[in-house]
Amino acid sequence: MNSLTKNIKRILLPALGLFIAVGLAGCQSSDKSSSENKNIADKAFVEPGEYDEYYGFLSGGYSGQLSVYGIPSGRHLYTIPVFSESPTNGYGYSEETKALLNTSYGKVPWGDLHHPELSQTDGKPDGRWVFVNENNTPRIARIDLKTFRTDEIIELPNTGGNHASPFVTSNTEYVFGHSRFAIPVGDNQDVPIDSYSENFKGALSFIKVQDDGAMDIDFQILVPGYDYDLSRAGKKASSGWAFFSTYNTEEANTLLEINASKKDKDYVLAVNWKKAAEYVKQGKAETMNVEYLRNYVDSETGIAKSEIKKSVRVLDTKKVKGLVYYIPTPKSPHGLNVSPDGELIVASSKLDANVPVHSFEKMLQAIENEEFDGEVWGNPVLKYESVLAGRVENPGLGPLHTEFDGNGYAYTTNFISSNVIKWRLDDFKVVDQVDVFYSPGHLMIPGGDSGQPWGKYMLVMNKITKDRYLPTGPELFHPAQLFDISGDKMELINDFPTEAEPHYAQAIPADMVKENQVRFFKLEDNNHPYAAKSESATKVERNGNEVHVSMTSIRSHFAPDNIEGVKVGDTVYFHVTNLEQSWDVPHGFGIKGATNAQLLIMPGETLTLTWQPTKTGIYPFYCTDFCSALHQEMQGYVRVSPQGSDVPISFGTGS
Ligand code: RUQ
Ligand code: CUA
Repeated sequence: MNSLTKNIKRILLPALGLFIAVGLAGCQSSDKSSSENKNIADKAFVEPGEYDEYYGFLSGGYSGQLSVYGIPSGRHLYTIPVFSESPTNGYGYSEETKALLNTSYGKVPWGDLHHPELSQTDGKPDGRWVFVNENNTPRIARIDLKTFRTDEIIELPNTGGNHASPFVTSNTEYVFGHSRFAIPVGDNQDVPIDSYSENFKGALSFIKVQDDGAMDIDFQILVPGYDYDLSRAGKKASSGWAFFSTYNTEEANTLLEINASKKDKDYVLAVNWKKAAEYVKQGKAETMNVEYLRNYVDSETGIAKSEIKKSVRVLDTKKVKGLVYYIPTPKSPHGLNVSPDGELIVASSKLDANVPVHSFEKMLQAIENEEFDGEVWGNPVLKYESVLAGRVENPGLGPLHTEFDGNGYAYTTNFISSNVIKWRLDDFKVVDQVDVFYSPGHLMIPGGDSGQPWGKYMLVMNKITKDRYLPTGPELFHPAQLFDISGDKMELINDFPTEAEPHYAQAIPADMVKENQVRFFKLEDNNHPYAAKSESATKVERNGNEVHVSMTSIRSHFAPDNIEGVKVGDTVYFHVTNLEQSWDVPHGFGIKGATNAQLLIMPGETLTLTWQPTKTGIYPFYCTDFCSALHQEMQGYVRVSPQGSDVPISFGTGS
């Protein structure tokens, strides 16, 4: 071998090795022929002008919002603001929406949204609402799928970290949530942190959902101060029950990384909620003083209101028996999922080598035969072997979440080994495995946590992005990867970045939602107290320091568009009614120097911007949404005079 060949080998071989390694780890489709690639692309391709098959609702995680994507195309259709103010449409800034972000601690402008959950009828998603949870300042919101708007947000008292939330029972009788961070409950709040095991408790909230969607807490169940991580309601055979994964059954209050990983087994908590609801009816609950807010949009006026609630009914499992059972489960389980028939309870044990699967039927037998292995707060711990249906052996490292396809298979993400396994519900055997990029959290199959999955697609939401897309500096959107699961093998067909961090997602066939869409609000139904339903009804009125402007917008002018008589020190309310009565003609409203954002008003709607001018001058305002060929002409002026000036109120448009 001459030295030139040697040199070439020395340079090329490692490079080739690297190339192969990158090819395997970073770019899955590089070994596919171009016709195969085209085939794959076709599966996710939705032609211009065509609609997607599914609406996908992806949690925005730390954005506090909910993103809507078309599946399979991965088109970003919309973002629904829920727990955070929105710079897209002014949610949380307008007077009509501000109250939705109120809590008993004041207005919280930015939340942490983890799990979307579609309302269900007979155990199937029904397309009425999506519920979502706020983890940080514990709340549950209800979004109406006729408008894709947040209609109601309820705070959960006695709760720290509302993570095992929000999950619904088979007919949306209840939506429920559980505390991840135990805290003292009721009045007894000022205690030493190291009195944890004595004073800290877990509170499980059952929120009754009325036919019109209105929510209120029916009762809470007090349990030990573990961390309750995830949950699902039972269904079919197991409807009437709910199941929760727990970790930190060690009840550590510091350095949980070590102190909450000591025990070999934690628990799955099985809760008989039907019985709990009966007990509450029978008056077995105590009333506890708490404070929480319920915020809702008044359907008459469209204005959000807050009401303060001062008490909650509580069932303390130290005193009330027969409601909860503890199923030993290795080791710090995270995801908790119930099979479509309601029989199998899968706990993804992130620190164990296997995924344990419990049987609901065996659980009932164990309860009946009193196959117990100790107790917690006087409630039975069931024998592990008595309830275990089997294990998924060698699933991969760091199993987190499981979802079902309705065809006899389950799919589990592995965070550490960065893959998804497909396994048989019959015998718990792994039948397929696919790499994802990188480190998956939740996965989602449309209807995949319900009694009726539509098992065609699977979306895997990953925690780490690195080199998947063009880099955008230090902060990267999280990747989602879509698989076709209609065949034996899971096949990657699409890959797209998502806004902020999608924890969980849910999806529903588009036909179940798209026909119900509100396209505009009818002016005749607008009962906003400051609505001007025609230009002749517009006015500017002074009431002490307050100036109320009832204004209209229509292509392509505001009425009024010239206003005088406003003074420094005034608080001006611009109530802008969009007079348009057709789909997709919003108008915007922005005024120079307003420290409370802008407005974006849908046809037929009235929204209010508060403005406190601090300096004398002439203030232009204009429409911020390109609404017509003369959109640029859609502008006006407000004159602001010094405090104490005698310029009278006057207003008009044209002459
Ligand atoms: S989870 S950390 Cu749903 Cu895996 Cu929130
Ligand atoms: Cu109205 Cu632009």
